[in-house]
Amino acid sequence: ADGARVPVLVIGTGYGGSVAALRLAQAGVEVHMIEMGMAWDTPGSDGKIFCNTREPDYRSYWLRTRTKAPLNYFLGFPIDRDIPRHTGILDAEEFAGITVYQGRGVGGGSLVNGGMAVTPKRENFAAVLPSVDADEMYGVYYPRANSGLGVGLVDPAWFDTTACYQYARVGRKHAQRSGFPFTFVPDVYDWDYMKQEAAGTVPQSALAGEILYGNNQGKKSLQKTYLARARATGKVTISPLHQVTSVAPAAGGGYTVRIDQLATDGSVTAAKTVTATRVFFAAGSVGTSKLLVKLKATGALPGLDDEVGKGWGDNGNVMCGRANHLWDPTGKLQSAIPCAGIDNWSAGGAFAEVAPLPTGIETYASFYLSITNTPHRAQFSWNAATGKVDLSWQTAWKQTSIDMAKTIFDKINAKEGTIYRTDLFGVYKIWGDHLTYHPLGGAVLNRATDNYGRLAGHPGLYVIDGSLIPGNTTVNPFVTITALAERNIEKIIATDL
Ligand code: FAE
Repeated sequence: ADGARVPVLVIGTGYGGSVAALRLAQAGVEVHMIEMGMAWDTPGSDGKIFCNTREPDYRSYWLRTRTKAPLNYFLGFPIDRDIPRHTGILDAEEFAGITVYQGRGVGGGSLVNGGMAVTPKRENFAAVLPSVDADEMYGVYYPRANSGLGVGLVDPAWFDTTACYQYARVGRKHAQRSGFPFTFVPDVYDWDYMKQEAAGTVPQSALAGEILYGNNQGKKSLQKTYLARARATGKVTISPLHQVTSVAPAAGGGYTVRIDQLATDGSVTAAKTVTATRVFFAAGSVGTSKLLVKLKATGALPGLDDEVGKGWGDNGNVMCGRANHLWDPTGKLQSAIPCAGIDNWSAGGAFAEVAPLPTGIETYASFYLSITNTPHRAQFSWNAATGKVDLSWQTAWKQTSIDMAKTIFDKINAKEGTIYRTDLFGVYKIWGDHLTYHPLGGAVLNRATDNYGRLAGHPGLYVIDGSLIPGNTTVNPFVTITALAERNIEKIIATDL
């Protein structure tokens, strides 16, 4: 409530924020979480909380009047459609050189993502988080994160026969025929539920294109894992449709946090002020970086380090499709939850997911999201003229990622006698190089913060989300974000409270 004084305020309800809330509450601390997106706990008139990728409606996008689908063309035709402006679930946030997709709502990115829960190979960890002890991470915090998130693996025998993973089996066959290491990718989806979907005994969800705009059944989002446990402590309250706009030192100690309450059309209905002894920035790589860069530049938090805003990367995301021969159909029924990957990281700098194209029709296409070892890093900066935070990313930087992805797909195309699809991202455009799903960095660990996320110059302020990670995790990022948050909050509870 307006004017309240609280011990801990957490900005954002994604992975970092949910870990912080659970562990602080278990340590006996009252936690208030502020989330700009909706609660996503109430069904719409169709009886469903979330819409699917085939019929995006008012629930799909954050304050847009037209969808901005990541895969925006099909057979060369644009597929975006008009929608009412609403505080929907997926934000396609546009910077000059890149569109950054993010989840909005209680659960953050866990609401919209594919649930792929990948722990980096240990030999790659030193490059991901150079100041963090790998023994501790692989001995304690990665296992803790995997268990807290409910990570599991597809049953390989079922994978081999089910219609909904024909596309992934085609992906495996082509990878193996070209000599690439194929791996199953773990996921937080309830695999038993998916088997029942395929058997027709429960409502379809992964098999009904429910990804990107939420999942109504089998996906274990943070709402079902960390946040459910946090709520069960009785010590955590969450305020959805509340957006933090400022944090500044308060006269009597602690921090004054300014918060706008939003209506579902995005308008501000109330402005509130809360005083908090400690504040955890968990607004995601973009959300946290934007707040910190603005607060430093405008003098609200003058003590922040010059490293704030630096070290931002896109995890090397790039997408492409391949056109298969008629004897390699990928199936009209495709599970929206990917479970297969091609690992060419050490040889070519690319880890590619065999991704679904859940259109409901046979496309003869194989579709891939690659994570690549791009060296490019961008910086957030305050633009006083526009009153906004800019990002220095350049679209042309994606060429490095394309070259790395080509180490896999040029070889597969040569072996199979196939070509790239040119109709998925425009007219005669092969590469989806305009976007990322995996923003990382902007408040890098041991640079903008100390080695546990404490912000320099302002005791009681912490960063605990993807902005701590310097731009790349070699695989999908949320397990690493969760494990790092587990590591940092344990130290903070032991030494600061
Ligand atoms: P995040 O989950 O983004 O949470 C931040 C929260 O803060 C959000 O709920 C925001 O609405 C909220 N917020 C921001 N600013 C404010 C403010 N000023 N006031 C109040 N609240 C605010 O952060 N990763 C994987 O590992 N596997 C996948 O399969 C995968 N698939 C993805 C698919 C899509 C379409 C997308 C968009 C992402 C995907 N990701 C995937 C990335 C993953 O979801 C992302 O790395 C994490 O969600 C980031 O976690 P954070 O805790 O940093």
